[in-house]
Amino acid sequence: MTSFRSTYDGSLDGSGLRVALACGRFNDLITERLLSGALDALRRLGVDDQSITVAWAPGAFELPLVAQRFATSGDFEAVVCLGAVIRGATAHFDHVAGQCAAGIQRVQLDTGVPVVFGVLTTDTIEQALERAGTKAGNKGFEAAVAAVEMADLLRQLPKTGGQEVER
Ligand code: INI
Repeated sequence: MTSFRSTYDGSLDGSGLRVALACGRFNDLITERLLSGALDALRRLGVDDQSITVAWAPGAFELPLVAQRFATSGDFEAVVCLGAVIRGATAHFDHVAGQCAAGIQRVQLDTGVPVVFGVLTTDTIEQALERAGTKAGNKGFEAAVAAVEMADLLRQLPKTGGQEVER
């Protein structure tokens, strides 16, 4: 059997974790369901209710800014962004969805705090509903599971600025 130098694998044990959720109010029929799914996952994985913080922003476009504030506060091991961007007749969708995704990625790379993309980008409201707790699962639940896994993986991984080991 191959013996690697190190293998890292985040656990799904959320006990002791502090998690923030940034939610978009736009399409809240969907995002309320994503939040329910996320809270369900966090509780099942052992995250204490007292360690969960929720903020509502106007829409998905604002989520990166909220995530940035959470991530830089030092108060959370992971941030989950929940939103629903549904395609309309104009290019607005592309701007909102694209900037939301790019902003969330930027925040996690800039801060080193996992920021999970639990934002639906769909053509129709039916597709969004399917992914918010009906026939295609719940993206909020999945995002919360990813947050717990990433928080533990980051806890294990070598710290930034560590010494390069001689080979
Ligand atoms: N925000 C969403 O979260 N989903 C959408 O589908 C959406 N559409 O289609 O317009 C949306 N727009 C609002 C946007 O996120 C900002 O809140 C707004 O532009 C103010 O900055």
